[in-house]
Amino acid sequence: MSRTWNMVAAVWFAACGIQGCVSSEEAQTPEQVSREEAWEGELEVRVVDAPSLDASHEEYVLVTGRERHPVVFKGDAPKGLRSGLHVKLRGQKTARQLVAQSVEVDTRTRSASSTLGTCGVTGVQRSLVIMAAFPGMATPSNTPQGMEEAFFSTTRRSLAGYWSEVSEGRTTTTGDVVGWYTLDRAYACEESDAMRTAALQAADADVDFTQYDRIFIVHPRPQAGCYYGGLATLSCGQVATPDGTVTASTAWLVAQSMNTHDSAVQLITHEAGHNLSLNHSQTRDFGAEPLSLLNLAGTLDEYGDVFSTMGRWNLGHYAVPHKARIGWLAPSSVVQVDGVGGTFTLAPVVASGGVKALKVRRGQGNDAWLWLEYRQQVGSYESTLPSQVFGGALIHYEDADTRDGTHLLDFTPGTASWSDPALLPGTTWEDPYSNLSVTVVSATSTALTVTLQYRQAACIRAAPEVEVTPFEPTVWPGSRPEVELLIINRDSVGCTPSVFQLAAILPPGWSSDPLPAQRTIAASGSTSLTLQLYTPYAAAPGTYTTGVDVTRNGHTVRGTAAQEVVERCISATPTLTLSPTAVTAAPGTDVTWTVYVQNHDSASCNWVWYDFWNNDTTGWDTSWSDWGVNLPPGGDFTFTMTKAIPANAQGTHTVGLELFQDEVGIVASTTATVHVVE
Ligand SMILES: [Ca+2]
Ligand SMILES: [Ca+2]
Ligand SMILES: [Zn+2]
Repeated sequence: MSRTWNMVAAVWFAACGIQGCVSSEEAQTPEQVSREEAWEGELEVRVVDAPSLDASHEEYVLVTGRERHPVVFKGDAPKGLRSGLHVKLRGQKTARQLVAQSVEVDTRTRSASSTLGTCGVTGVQRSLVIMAAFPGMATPSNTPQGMEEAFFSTTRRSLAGYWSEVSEGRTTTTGDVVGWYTLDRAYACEESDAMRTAALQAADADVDFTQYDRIFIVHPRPQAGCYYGGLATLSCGQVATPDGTVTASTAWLVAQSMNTHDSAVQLITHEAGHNLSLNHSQTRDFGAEPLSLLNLAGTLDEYGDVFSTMGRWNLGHYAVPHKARIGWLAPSSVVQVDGVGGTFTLAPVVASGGVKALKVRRGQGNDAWLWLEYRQQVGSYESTLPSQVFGGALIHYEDADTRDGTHLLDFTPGTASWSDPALLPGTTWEDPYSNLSVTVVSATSTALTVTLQYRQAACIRAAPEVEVTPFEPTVWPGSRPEVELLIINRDSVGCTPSVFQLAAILPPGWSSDPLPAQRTIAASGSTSLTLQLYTPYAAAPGTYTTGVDVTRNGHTVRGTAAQEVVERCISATPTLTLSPTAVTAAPGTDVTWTVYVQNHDSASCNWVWYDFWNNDTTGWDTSWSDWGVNLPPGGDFTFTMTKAIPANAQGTHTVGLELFQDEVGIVASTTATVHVVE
């Protein structure tokens, strides 16, 4: 079977090759670092949640057979990695971990598992909950009965009830709670693997692990200077158990983070969401606007969405982009709106049937989408949410930055609060940066009515384009180069003119003639200006950045160009020699001289063309191997000059040669002596 490998990231050491080399970070530790190696295996990806759900990071483990190697990536970890992917890593091994420079994903496993990993997200999930105490530490107050309720109750809030409601009956969970077992020792935060092995060992006699696909380990807060509330594998992978290897997800839950029944359900549905391949429900903040220019990232709060358990401590449904991605919405429940508007009706997410999500393209020609959904105070989970959301459309954004998470938008940017993000009836949001308009018409207990419009000849604001072009890319210290600034207003023609503030970008110690503070530019129009720079006489040779910052309504677009400063060109007399300088020859014979030329101009000067001129007075016939030469500063050249001595010549003669440079004249001359003797 052939495999297709897909390079998802390559982060190479900047300054070293294949030979074992040590980054500055590692160089400070005594660890031995090996030469570059490659490893193949299955990846385990774990999301680690801080106890207050305010910070998060990911951990990576490569599973090869029964061995598990922690992995760190040089630079940022590649995006899109999940448990269960078969990968090939290249990098170096330290005593603690594999330091990966690149990772390739076997696209066969990637496509086979789609985006979901290797275990299913529909049907009854079989969960095993192991309660594992640490010796020498008090067993947490959580009881197996309490955990049983939090996971499996059909009468109170639970993971089973949540999954069943959120998936509209496509998924639920059944299973067992075992323990408390006291493990052989206390485990630290970074010992998740060892803690899992010990917990599986402790439960082995009571459990047939092949009967489960979801493993949850409830344990005391680990000590040894670290801190998390829970962590979970992003999707499923191979787990070695005493009953053989099983395909399962794993979540580690800190008992102290589940002090109440609801906090337990909040944490469990969150970590179990990671196990379904979902990442965090974030907020995406654009200050005074719900959304800014296309492709702007805005400010993300990792857990900011308090309307999904994938956000911060709440009981809300997974957001509709998450549900749609894992197949928890019927295709007929997701209506895609792309270029053709209309009036649409959304049913509450807790309702049987109806449209649950509008996926609306933001204008045209981009891959940016708004996801609209409707929340109502219905059922055991949604009824706990902040109430403003029940009055209008809850809207998430999706673009290239969103990846496995979701991004909530605040359609009440006038209040800093994120508890009131819904767009309310009677309001129209006209996107200034696309031709999309969203109007919420009405919100009743059963239906949200929304009108979507792609405005004709709408004013669509876009970031201006700034081009910076130096007239002379290379200048000397003390020179006064000019730079052309071209500013293009990319707003659509339906917009009114805009005022752009201008600020020159100057290297330290440089100055310029003042730029106008601002320019008014018509929509789809442009303006060009000249920036007059003054280069200090003391400027060191090198590359300097100049240009302009162009700002409108707080958004700045920076245009820059490189200005190269080189040493002044200083001309010097070239070397010109004839060899031999004295020669004895018979009449009627030929004499040949070697001529040597070298250009001594300084490095920043141009190449020079030298012509060779005969300046002797003998009148003898002369021939040259070359008539001239083009030389760079420091360059040299050797050629020959041959003279025919007439048959009647006698005595001592002087022959000569000159170098001629255009626009300068004679720049060097030399002579040699010939004794003509019978
Ligand atoms: Ca067993
Ligand atoms: Ca707000
Ligand atoms: Zn999380």
